[in-house]
Amino acid sequence: MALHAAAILPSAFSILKEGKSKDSTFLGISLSDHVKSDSIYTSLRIKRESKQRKFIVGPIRAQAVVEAPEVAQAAPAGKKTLRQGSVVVTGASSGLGLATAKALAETGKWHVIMACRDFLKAERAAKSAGMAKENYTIMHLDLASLDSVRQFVDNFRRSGRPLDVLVCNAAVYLPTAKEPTFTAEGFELSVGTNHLGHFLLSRLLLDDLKQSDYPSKRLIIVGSITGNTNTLAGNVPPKANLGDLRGLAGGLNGLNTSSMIDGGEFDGAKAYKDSKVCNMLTMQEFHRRYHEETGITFASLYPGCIATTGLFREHIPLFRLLFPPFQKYITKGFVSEEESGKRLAQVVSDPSLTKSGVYWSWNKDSASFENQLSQEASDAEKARKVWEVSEKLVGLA
Ligand code: NDP
Ligand code: PMR
Repeated sequence: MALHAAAILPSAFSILKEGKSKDSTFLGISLSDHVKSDSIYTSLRIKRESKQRKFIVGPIRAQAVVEAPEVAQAAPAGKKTLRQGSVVVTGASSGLGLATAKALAETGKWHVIMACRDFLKAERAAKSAGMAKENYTIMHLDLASLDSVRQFVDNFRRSGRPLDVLVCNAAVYLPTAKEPTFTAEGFELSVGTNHLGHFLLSRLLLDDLKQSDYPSKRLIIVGSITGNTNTLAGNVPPKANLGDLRGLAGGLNGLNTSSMIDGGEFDGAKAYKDSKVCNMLTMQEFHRRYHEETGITFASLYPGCIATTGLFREHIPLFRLLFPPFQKYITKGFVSEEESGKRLAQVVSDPSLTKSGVYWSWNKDSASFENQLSQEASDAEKARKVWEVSEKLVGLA
């Protein structure tokens, strides 16, 4: 089985590169049809369920669930106990984000704000993960719209909750797309969502983090091995490369400028890897600019290869079939969603992981260690330029 997977996977990869197949049918059922019918089912089911709940599922864009914030509790002896931490996790409706939300919520020490683009999906996911109602709140956030990001920040502030940790986790990966697609503001979708949406969100929420009185305040941006060309995985083509940022500076709109950061021809897999380089550079730039002044811990991580998540939903069916056994038995880089959630939860709350500016990884025994980033992903000058160009694009400069 292992050899079989090894033999087929590279060819699946080359089919993808050469044919750039967009076919996402499996056993004759179109994936998009399946998703549509699934979401109609979900929507009907949740609508029924929501009638029994106190809040109203209104227009999704304006969704905000406001509950009374937790306060520091006084222990009987008069000593103050640590209040529940308040953590925002973007993209908590599936995969790593959901597993992290679950891991944090079940400790009882954290209230998780699940910042998701699909409210109903998130509600269903939280329920099926068995998360207790009092330990989470779902708030709408579509990172592919800067208006939505600003709206989310307003809604969050109105909820009255403190912000102790922000986890920028959500992402899209479009490896089979032949043509670029765009965010509401016209940025190529992968970089627009994974980097620019999170860039605006984290810049706006920095003030809220600063105000937190929690003992350890953190801003975590999920990175990946595939953006690091100092690894085998990072050398699988197409490789990440931001070049001189000419496409980013032009706004990634694919009209008068390239949709790719380096100004090259559109390639969905490369756009994703480039976006991860931006995530890792942004974390380090935050660290350089704000760690000393604010005491906030800025961190990134590679959680392991979680080959079963929705990240690969746009990939060809053969890839989705072979990728998990390939990672399990050949690269041995596979990690379950549950294990990856525990890893990210550690970066959120473990008292021993307070060092700032670090890119965390885990070894075979699942012990965390400080990993080395590639040359490009640790280039301070590039980080500064990405920061400056990005702040113009999102309207902060
Ligand atoms: P999933 O697809 O399972 O989760 C991605 C999440 O992002 C989903 O909740 C999705 O929402 C959300 N999302 C996508 N677009 C938007 C948007 N416009 N606004 C708000 N939320 C959005 O993938 P993973 O769990 O695998 O990915 C999570 C993180 O882990 C990503 O940053 C990825 O780069 C990183 N990572 C993953 C690895 C892996 O092997 N899977 C390896 C290394 C890093 P919805 O549910 O509505 O689609
Ligand atoms: Mg990779 C130690 C080897 C290793 C690891 C840890 C990963 C992780 N991959 C490794 C090796 C290889 N991969 C090799 C040798 C090949 C050629 C057969 C290979 C191929 C491959 C493809 C086609 N790998 C992939 C893809 C994807 O489409 C995934 C991707 O790049 O998404 C951006 C992917 C990944 N490999 C990983 C991880 C973690 C991913 C996906 C997720 C990510 O970075 O977010």
